[in-house]
Amino acid sequence: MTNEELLQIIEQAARDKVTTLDLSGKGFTTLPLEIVQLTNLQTLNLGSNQLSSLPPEIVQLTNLQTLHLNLNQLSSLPPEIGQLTNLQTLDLYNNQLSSLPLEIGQLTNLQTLHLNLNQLSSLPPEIGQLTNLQTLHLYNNQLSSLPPEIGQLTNLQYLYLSSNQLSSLPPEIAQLTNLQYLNLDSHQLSSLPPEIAQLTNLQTLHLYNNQLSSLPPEIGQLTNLQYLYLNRNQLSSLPPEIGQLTNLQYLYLGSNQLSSLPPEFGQLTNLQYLYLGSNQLSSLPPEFGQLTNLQTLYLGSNQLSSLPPEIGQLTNLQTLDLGSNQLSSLPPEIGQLTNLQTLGLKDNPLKSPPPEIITKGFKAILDFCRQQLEQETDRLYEAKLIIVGEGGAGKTTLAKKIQDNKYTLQQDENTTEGIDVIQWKFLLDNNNKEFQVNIWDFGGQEIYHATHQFFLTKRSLYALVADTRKEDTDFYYWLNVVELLSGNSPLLIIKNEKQERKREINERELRREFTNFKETLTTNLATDRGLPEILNKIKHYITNLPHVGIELPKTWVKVREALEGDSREYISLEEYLNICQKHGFTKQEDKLQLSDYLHDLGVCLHFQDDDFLIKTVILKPTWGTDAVYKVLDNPQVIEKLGQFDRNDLANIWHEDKYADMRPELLRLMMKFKLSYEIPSRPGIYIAPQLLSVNQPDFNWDESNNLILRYKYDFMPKGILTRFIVEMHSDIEQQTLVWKTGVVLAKYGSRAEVIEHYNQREIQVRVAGKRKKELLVVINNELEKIHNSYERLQYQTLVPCNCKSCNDSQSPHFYNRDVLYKSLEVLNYQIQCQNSFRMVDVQRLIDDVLLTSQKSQTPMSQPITRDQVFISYSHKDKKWFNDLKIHLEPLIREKNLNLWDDTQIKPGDVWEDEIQAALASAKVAVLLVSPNFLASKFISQNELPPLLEAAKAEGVKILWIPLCASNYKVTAIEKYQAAHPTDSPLNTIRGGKRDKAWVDICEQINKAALLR
Ligand SMILES: Nc1nc2c(ncn2[C@@H]2O[C@H](COP(=O)(O)OP(=O)(O)O)[C@@H](O)[C@H]2O)c(=O)[nH]1
Ligand SMILES: [Mg+2]
Repeated sequence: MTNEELLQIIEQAARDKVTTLDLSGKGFTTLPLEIVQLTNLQTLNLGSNQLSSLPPEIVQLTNLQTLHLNLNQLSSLPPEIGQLTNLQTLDLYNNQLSSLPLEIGQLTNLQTLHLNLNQLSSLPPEIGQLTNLQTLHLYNNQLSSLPPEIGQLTNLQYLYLSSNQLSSLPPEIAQLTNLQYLNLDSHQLSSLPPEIAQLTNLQTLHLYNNQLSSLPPEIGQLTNLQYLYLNRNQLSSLPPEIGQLTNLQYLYLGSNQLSSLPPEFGQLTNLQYLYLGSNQLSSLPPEFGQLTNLQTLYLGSNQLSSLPPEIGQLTNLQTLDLGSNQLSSLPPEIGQLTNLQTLGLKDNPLKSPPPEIITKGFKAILDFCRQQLEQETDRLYEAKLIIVGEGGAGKTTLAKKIQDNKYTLQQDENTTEGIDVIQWKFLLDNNNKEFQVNIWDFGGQEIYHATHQFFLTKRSLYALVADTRKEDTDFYYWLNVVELLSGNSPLLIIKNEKQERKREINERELRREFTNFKETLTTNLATDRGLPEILNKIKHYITNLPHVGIELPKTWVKVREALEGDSREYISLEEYLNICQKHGFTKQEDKLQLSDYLHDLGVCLHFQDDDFLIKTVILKPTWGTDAVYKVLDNPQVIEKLGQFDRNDLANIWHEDKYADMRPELLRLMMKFKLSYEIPSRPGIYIAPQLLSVNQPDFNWDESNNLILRYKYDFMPKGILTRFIVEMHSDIEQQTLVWKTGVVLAKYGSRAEVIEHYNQREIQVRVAGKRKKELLVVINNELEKIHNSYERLQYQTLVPCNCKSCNDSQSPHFYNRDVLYKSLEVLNYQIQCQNSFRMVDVQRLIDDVLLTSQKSQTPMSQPITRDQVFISYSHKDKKWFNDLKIHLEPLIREKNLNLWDDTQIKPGDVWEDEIQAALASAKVAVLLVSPNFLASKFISQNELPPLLEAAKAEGVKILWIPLCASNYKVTAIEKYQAAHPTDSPLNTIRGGKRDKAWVDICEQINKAALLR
């Protein structure tokens, strides 16, 4: 705006005798003196200009009541300012003021004074004369002390002092008896004066980020406090008097050194939100249970080894974080917290509830705890010993000798078919309980290997038997497959030194490679040498398995014992439910939770996710597996290269125990991914493991192929056969399939997928028009199979697309993860090791992969922005809740991916979580209010990355004016408001407000769905 235009405005205002003039944001550097004509002015806004000084003449505007000078370059004020004695509001925030004139003390009618975001290093004592001040903003200055005269501001209600350098408070502060709000965040306070007790009207006290090592007992007198922020201090204990703060609703005590809480803490019965994360708490007082209004409780990163049962009384809890503690069990009373919505348990050495329950989520945990509470608890002493090793090594002999030490060698021991399970019981040392071991004796046949995934269970003891007379070719295969599938269950190597033939095993190396390997033991099963030692070791390791002897609801133990004693192979679901009922269960969901648990333990088979199989509970898993193996071992099926039909099955499963259950058993084979039905020939099935090893003849067009390779550190058997079963409907003509490969036809394109077991590789090449889409389908399917192994290590190799590699069938390959890493460090080109040309990294990835495998490599994936990030001040929680209610249908129906800080998983480092969420925000919704604008956390941590991403990456910013605020002076002004700024939400009511929310949500939805 030119000077001339400015003068015109002033003249016009003079003619109009205006009382209010807004000259904010006009860009002038000096104030035209003509302004003094406006003697009627009561309100003058000069904010957001370039004023470096204020002409003294301004004092002629003697009627001024409100003067805004914020966001200018003022480095001092003229002493004459003291003559503006009618001023009620003086706004000087965000200038360069390093001191104030003494005359400021004459502004005795001032009610509101903004001095925040300046360079003030001290205040003149005269400030004490402003006895009508109600609100004083001083945050973000350089104040290292306050004058004692501050105590004279007896009408002060709000005092904002955060981010200065106070190391102590003057005792006179105690005279501010009308203070309701006091913010002393981020100072260097090492103690509070006891006089603070006199601020009895305080409702909010901020002391975040100071050096407080203790609180004065007098703090207990601040009985009107509702919000108390004490996080990031050095508090090692709290005075008992804290219990007197009975109106406290929000209490932040995170990141201190508290090692215990006084029993009086229990008197804070109005607390709703309590943050105690990152302290040294080793226990909670039982009185904690009195905090019955608590909704949110953070106890993460402490030393808690147990919780008081009284925690069950906190029935209003919605969020409970217990992450990173030393809890080995949860009190059953947790089951009473029926309003819980999040429960953080990460990083605890929990044994009870058992991990099989924990992984099912907090509902299952609560159910389990509730049952413990209703039923009392009992313990199960039962575990699996799984014996593996090559055929003929002595597994069956060992199993039988363990069971009965008088067992003698059989010259013609039948080769085990499938799996045999035998039982061995012994008495536990120091109590009279009997321990039951189920010994699983595996047949070593290669054909069974593809089924290991289902039977090599976690929480078992493994014994690998090796015949020292033979070069045991499968030795490492067994070590690897047990390592891969057993969830770190302990493994013993048992060398069977037949005819006293010795063989050295490099234990140290094995130990380095296989973390679950415990010991090597030697025996000679012909002479029983070493056998007693083996029995002792087995007893030792098996009784120390983590799940052994943990407390279970009594009904669980009873039902388990009943099922154990049941000689039937399988029972119907109804029969199972009845057995549960008979032993004290009442709820259907509890009964199903138990069978699910037993399934996870490998004790029973109950597939609850299969509408058909759910109707049968298989009590003896080997009944199922034997039936399956009978098909795979059947000479006719073998001769027909894996093809069979219902007639074959009728023959194979002719025995009574199978005859009635053929449909279930067939379904089981499908469930195990061991066979599929040929789509065009209903009733004809293929078991791909038995397919011909010979690759059939077919043509392949080698030009313009997409290629992908998977290279495994250790390759378990059966990945490809599982893949064939999954993809069988796309097999070309249903004929191009063999034991180690398959040709798929889909989308008018062709793919060849071949397993090279000896090279530990699967190779994929795709030709045709829509080859990329087909490759994505294949990649996704393989990754699903890979992910079913918790610890599978492999690389995905992407071919080079440089000119010479493009035409080659042996291009250079890049590790996909290296490509992602390269992008992450902003290295966009990489060198081909064939042609030594530089190649574009993003294109290498884009050529073969869609970014749909986020879950596989979360760290190295480029970030996809797909979230709606909601930023709000916690003081506006009420508004935030309203927004969430209105958004709920969109979240549910349109899969809107919402992120707000209530989403922080308890136990996470919340600052990191927010950063991560910001990084994947697509839309940012800001709930703008004075609280929002004043929030340091938001302005320092949330807004800058969002605004930056808005600029650089097109993140959409939508903001909602909750109430009138100074948003105009902030960067938010530039962005689109999702609601008219002249009628903030708090100015409209009822139906109108609901309508506004609906409009807002529609805008959020649109922005989120935009591609
Ligand atoms: N001489 C001798 N024979 C053994 C020994 N251990 C097992 N055998 C025999 O070796 C054969 C294979 O044993 P078995 O336990 O069936 O091996 P599995 O296939 O691993 O179950 C049987 O005939 C056993 O009697 C041993 O220590 N010395
Ligand atoms: Mg055997």
